[in-house]
Amino acid sequence: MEVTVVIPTLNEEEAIGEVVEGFVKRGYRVLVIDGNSQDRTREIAKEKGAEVVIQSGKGKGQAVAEAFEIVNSDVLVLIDGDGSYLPEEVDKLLEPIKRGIADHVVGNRFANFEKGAFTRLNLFGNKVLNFFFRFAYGIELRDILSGYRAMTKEVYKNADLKKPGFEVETELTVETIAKGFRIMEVPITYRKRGGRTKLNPLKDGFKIGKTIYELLSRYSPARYLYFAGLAFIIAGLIFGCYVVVEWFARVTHYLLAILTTLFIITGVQLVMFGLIADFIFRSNVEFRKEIRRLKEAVEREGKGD
Ligand SMILES: Nc1nc2c(ncn2[C@@H]2O[C@H](COP(=O)(O)OP(=O)(O)OP(=O)(O)O)[C@@H](O)[C@H]2O)c(=O)[nH]1
Ligand SMILES: [Mg+2]
Repeated sequence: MEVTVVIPTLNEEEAIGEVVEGFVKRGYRVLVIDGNSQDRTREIAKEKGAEVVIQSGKGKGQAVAEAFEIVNSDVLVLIDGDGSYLPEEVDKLLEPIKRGIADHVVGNRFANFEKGAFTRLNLFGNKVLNFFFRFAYGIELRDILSGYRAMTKEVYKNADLKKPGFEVETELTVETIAKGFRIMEVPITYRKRGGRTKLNPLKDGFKIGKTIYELLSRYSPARYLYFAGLAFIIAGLIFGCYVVVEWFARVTHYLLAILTTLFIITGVQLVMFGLIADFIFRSNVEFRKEIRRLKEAVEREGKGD
């Protein structure tokens, strides 16, 4: 199994050396995709034996998408260049893929994190976003924003990445599950980063939250519509209560009453569209899974000849 380690970097001269070294020492091919660092990141990475490419655009997401095009090995490992993850733990991520029980393995940082690895705000933000993800998608994942993951060629070549920045982990996760691949988490260690963070917790956190809802339409258009419908129905009910209470006090709100019915009808319709979308989408996913199984069976047969 050929493995390439991809490291997106932006001004990580403090830690990039040890990260690259950790993998080169173990015999892995390492590709550093750099966001035009203004420090010695590229120099150090090359010195330690990595191949270095400067990304053509901006942002971690764009860098990752570009690396996915360049790399062609059976498995791709993605890791941050800030020294917060341990290269020696890479086998934990590779094992489920080798055993054939997962297509995408994510290192769960909450299993074992050093004091100070998460700032208080980052820890809180991560928990909230993971909770929101589980609620919206109904999938039991605990650390969707982890920067240490391994995936098969099928996963990374089929991932349609459109988000430029720190939404990339969310998009990768959603792309995986939306396309019917198997994702799983394994416990890993998380350390305090070297150098300075590139993440703006509030701005990026908000973008990630928005992305989680937006991408729900890719995984389950039904759920996307249910949530939108529910929001309309709740708003309609609130208006409705107000109209009725006022009506008892002999005040009639004609316009608001019309708005109430419109909101509730719209909400109910969205939920109904959701039901239809759900049916179509489910059969689609089933078809795709079946086609993949068939393709694999045919390939196996071909090799057997
Ligand atoms: N190529 C490239 N890499 C980037 C860019 N922005 C961030 N990175 C890298 O992406 C990785 C993750 O960024 P971090 O700043 O560590 O973000 P984080 O891990 O969410 O936040 P911390 O908890 O502060 O470490 C690091 O290796 C960064 O150097 C970018 O625009 N281009
Ligand atoms: Mg980091």
